[in-house]
Order: sequence, then structure tokens, then C-alpha cells
Amino acid sequence: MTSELNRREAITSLAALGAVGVGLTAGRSNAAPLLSADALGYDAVKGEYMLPDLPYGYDALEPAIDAETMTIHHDKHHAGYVAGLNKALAMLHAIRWEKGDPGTIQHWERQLSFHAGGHVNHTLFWTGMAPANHGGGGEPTGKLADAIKRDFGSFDKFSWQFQAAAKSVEGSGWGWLVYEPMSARLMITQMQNQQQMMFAGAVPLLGVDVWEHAYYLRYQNRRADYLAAFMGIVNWPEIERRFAAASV
Ligand code: MN3
Repeated sequence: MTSELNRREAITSLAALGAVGVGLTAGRSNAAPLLSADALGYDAVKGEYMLPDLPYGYDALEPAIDAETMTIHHDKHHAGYVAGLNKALAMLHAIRWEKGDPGTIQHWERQLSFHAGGHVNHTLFWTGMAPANHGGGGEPTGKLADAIKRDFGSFDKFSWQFQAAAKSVEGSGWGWLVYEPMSARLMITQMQNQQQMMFAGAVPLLGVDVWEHAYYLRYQNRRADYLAAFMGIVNWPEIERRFAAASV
């Protein structure tokens, strides 16, 4: 299999996930993608994804998110999703190539959805945060600020709904601010696990991880406190960039 084929398959696989509008602003080839292949750690020669480094130190988001949580979350959890994604792609390739047992397809497609979701979600998560007073926190400006006011009423109303949605995710999952390109509007969605409950076409702009591994060491069961702290480290300039890329 050529690396080009690998690359196309990988992109197609990721694009099949509703959560992943990545690179799928198709027909907008002049727009910067939501995430580049480099940002996702994609190695076109190996046809595999690598774990990207954090864009800051493990302790950079203190006190909102502690260094131990960041270390385990990135080096263990995120790494696990990358490994799982590569494994699923390799297994699907092998089954297809050898016309192997079609009964195993469902299992590996589920693995692909979960781990590809995990990889993309976490890559967006890390880069969607920045240290407080070094780009993190405050409110968005420009066209994103205007769109938030139009679609939610005000930044405060947006922030309230975003935190309420994330807080009430059943079990493990995410809260997301997404752009729905067909009607050109913003929405807030919940996500269960790494992929469920997202709808096709939704472009993820801002996500907050509400798996317990994201906050339990510091906050225990106080998910709402974690969410309030998260709002103080949102990298709004990066979210504005994603919105601009998605809404061209
Ligand atoms: Mn996580």
C-alpha cells in the first residue's frame, strides 16, 4: 500500500466521523483547515499518527489544571488513543487486503471511531487552551464574538449553556461549541465517550473534556468547579481561527 493510499484512507476514515469536520470543509480548499496533518501528528510515510507534544509545559495551566493531571492525560490517555487509532487502521487494512473475516469489521470500525475521536478531540483540547494571562481566558472578539451574541444572546448566556451542557454529560464525554455550516450558525452539543451524539457536518470549535481523568485529581466530583476554571484558560484566539477557517 502506498503512503498516498494510506493518507487518503486515513482522511476518509476520519471524515466518516461526524465529530470530525477536520479537513472536511471540502470545496473550501483555500481555507486553512481546522487542524493540519502535522498538528495531528500524521506521518504520511508510515501511514500512522504520532502523539503531538503539548503546546506548553505540563504545569502551564496551573492552577486550573494541575501538572500531574496534564502529564497522565497527555502521556497516557491521549497516547492510548493514538495507538488505538493506528491499530484500528492497520487491522482494517489487513482484513480488507486479505478479505478476512467480515464479522470483525464492526469491531474495528467501532475502535476506529472511538480512537480517532479521542485523538482529534484531545489535539483540539490542548491547543484550545492557553495559560491564563498568556492568551487564555477572557472573551472572544471579532466575528466569533458577533456570532456568539447572535446565536446565544450574549457571551454570558453562551458560557452558561456550555458549562451546563458539559456538566450534565452522562458519564464520560465532552461539551462542544460547534459550527453548523449548512445554516451557518453556532450550536452547543454534548458528546458521550469520544464520538457519540455528534452530528454529521458539525465542525468542532471548542471542546472541554469531562472524562473524570481530565479533572478528578484536583476536583474529585466537582465537575462544575473544573468547568468554571476551564473558562479561564480558553485560548480564544485559536477558537477564533478555527471559526474563521470553518465559516469561510
Ligand atoms: Mn481525555
